[in-house]
Amino acid sequence: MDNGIHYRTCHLCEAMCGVAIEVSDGTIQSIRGDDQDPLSRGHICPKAVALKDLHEDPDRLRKPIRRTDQGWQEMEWDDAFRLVADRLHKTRTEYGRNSLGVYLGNPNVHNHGSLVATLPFLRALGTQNRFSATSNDQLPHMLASLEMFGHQILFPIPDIDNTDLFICIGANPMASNGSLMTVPDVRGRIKRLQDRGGKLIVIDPRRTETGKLADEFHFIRPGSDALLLMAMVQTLFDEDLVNLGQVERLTKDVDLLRLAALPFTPEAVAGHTGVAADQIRELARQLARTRKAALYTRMGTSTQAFGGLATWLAYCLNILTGKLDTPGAMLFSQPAIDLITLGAMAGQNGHVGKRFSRVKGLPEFGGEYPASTMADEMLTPGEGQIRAFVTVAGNPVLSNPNGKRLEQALSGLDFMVSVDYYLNETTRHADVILPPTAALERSHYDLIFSLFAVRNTAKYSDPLFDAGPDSRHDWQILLELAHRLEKHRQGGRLPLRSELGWRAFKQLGPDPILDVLLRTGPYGANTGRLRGLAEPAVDLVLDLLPPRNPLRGLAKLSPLNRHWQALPKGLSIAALRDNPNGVDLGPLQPSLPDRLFTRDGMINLAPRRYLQDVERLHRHLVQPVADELRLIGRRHVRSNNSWMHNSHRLVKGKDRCTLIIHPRDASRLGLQAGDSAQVTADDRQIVVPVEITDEIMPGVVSIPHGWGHDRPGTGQSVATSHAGASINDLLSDQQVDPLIGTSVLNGQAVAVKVWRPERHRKPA
Ligand SMILES: Nc1nc2c(c(=O)[nH]1)N[C@H]1C(S)=C(S)[C@@H](COP(=O)(O)OP(=O)(O)OC[C@H]3O[C@@H](n4cnc5c(=O)[nH]c(N)nc54)[C@H](O)[C@@H]3O)O[C@H]1N2
Ligand SMILES: Nc1nc2c(c(=O)[nH]1)N[C@H]1C(S)=C(S)[C@@H](COP(=O)(O)OP(=O)(O)OC[C@H]3O[C@@H](n4cnc5c(=O)[nH]c(N)nc54)[C@H](O)[C@@H]3O)O[C@H]1N2
Ligand code: SF4
Ligand SMILES: [Mo]
Repeated sequence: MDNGIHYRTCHLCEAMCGVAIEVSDGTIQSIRGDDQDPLSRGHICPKAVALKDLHEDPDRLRKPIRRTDQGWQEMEWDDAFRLVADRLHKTRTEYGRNSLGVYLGNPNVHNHGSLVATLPFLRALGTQNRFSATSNDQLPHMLASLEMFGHQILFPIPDIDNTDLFICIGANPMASNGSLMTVPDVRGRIKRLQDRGGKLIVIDPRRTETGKLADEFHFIRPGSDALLLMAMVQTLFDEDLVNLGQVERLTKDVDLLRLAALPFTPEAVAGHTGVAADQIRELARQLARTRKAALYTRMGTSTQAFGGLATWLAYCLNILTGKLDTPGAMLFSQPAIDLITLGAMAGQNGHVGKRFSRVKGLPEFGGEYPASTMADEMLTPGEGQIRAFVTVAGNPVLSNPNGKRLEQALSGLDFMVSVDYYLNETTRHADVILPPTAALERSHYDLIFSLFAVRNTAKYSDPLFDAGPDSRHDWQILLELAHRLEKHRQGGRLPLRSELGWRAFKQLGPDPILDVLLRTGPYGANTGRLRGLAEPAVDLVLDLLPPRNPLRGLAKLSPLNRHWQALPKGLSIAALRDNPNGVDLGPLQPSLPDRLFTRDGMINLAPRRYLQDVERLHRHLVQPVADELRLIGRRHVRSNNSWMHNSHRLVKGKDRCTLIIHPRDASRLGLQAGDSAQVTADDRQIVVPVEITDEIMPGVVSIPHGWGHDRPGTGQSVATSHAGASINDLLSDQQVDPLIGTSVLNGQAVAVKVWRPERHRKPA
């Protein structure tokens, strides 16, 4: 890399901030926000500087390592690939394809190379035992999008820059920087909303950093959102406030929803939710009466016992009040690489319940089983038991409920390989670790988060640093393993054509694929010119296509932006290279009915799956409110899931892995500031310092996730000295939302008592 400023997108969280990285003499001198980035406009958070720390981290693995009796030993790439492919193949041959298991972690979705190579890799593994972070995260949103709009990643995005009312439930974008809502500088965006006379309402069991900015804030008892939202639906019908607006003719089964909501009056749910009946009514009225409004829910409402219903109801509320597909409300994005339409063209809209997991009978979604049942599938003998396991960019020992049990399962495997550049709580169980290049050594294009952004933009960055010959990108590792596994499966040799295909793929890598997708996408070359046809001929072809053919959508969307059409190739990698700060493709815009992917072209307001689950909600409603402490999570702006605690700059200062508890509960339990608490559930327990504050609702306690770095045999020196404890050592993997198998990460019952170190310490 030459000296100078390099522009790229920070890949650490979903916010896609533009960064300007100044390099001289081969080292990073500074990292600033890029004022010219059309989405983030100069914003960054404190984690951006960790891009440097990660790059320079001496603990980051550079070469494959293998476990031996003498400890970890480095090995050459070719030997490592051979060993891994041989061992996976051996297990598969002996025990069948489902004896292999695979877990894909969160950083994969921030890495276009991994995304492109994952498809052939999963095909080559051939196992049905696939898992990912999805079922600890956004699975309820994917289910609702599939059931209602016909496509698993067609998420409605809040048009926060143009709305007058933003209702934020179970999300803390001030700490998380948004999720399924890529929203850099949310503080500035909220301020502008309030400056134009708009209003922010936050509903959360903790008065969070976002809650503190709110014009109106409500505590809600964990796990009760579906009741609150159902009562809002009931109010809309009861007070004749339903008005579907522009989606009226596209929406079906409104009456089924009305009937389902009947028993859930605000009075009936108030006790359970902790929100007074008149306040619930007022929430529904404000949403209905504000023309530009958006109701948004996230982690706190998805990863809980009724997360499926709550997410569906949030979508319903937006639709019932005319807040879908209109500026200032909820809109679908129109990104430069439209994976949604491309997926639909390939018949990949998503599916659910085609198979059920072996041990617990939980439904697959998009070919994956819920991660909470991973340990079951490893520990339970029988055909299809997982005996060899692959993790790619995941740390499920810390991120999956009941991490201790998962560790027990991992240590009993015949073989495990991790594609990861840290020796951490999960990868320490591997036999081989294959470390990819660092993020700044690869190119970047945000395939996924461009789909969820509050504004349409596109940006491509070349690698900042040379990776060097003795390194491999994630995509290279996955493709190499896939190729070798495929060869093994076919008896050692592939037909010439297929072999040439693999070689071409390995030679080209993911970027030429990006380029083709850009150029054929909505901002690409003019459709007519692209196909060598004159415009009228394209129109003719369109006339012949059946009305619901997904190709129509693609052709009609293209080109969205006249500016790019003027370029011979439209928006392409070359065009993006000429615009290193990224290009603005404009605000979110209405896109229905073209963007609907349901078979009948209708929005399905009351899918049967949800109506059936309403019975469970009703059973819950008629039970008394249990008098137990409920545990929820939280995020902090200086932390990112489990893997950024090795940056001294991010972990220094006061301990952040604490139990937050209300003064009333603290005094009832005899806890004082400075104490540590022993938190227990069944036979699981952790010890954490307490923080006593009335920012949390009485009856609720909060612990962040991603900590617990005190396990032996890891290789993250800074993280180990700021270990904290893992909330997932406390949470049960037996508690899931039965609708779809999402882990219950929020709202599990726990007991808390004072922990006195002297009682536990041996005399000197
Ligand atoms: N700094 C930082 N940023 C991150 C991450 C990180 O670890 N650190 N992780 C990234 C990832 S992977 C994701 S998925 C996103 C998540 O982004 P968000 O969804 O914004 O995540 P959280 O900050 O955990 O916010 C969840 C909120 O739900 C509340 N909550 C808990 N239980 C309930 C409940 O039952 N009902 C209601 N209404 N609220 C509840 C919690 O108090 C919390 O305020 O953040 C991303 N960004
Ligand atoms: N209790 C509780 N549990 C939670 C959550 C919660 O709110 N509460 N949040 C859940 C959510 S939303 C998520 S997304 C999951 C995240 O869970 P995971 O995805 O399992 O875990 P991460 O902590 O993101 O760990 C990422 C791993 O990838 C590695 N890594 C980082 N970058 C790269 C890369 O470029 N290539 C490769 N190959 N490896 C890389 C890191 O070293 C680390 O081992 O956690 C979930 N778990
Ligand atoms: S909010 Fe922070 S971590 Fe997220 S993309 Fe922006 S700079 Fe990176
Ligand atoms: Mo996540």
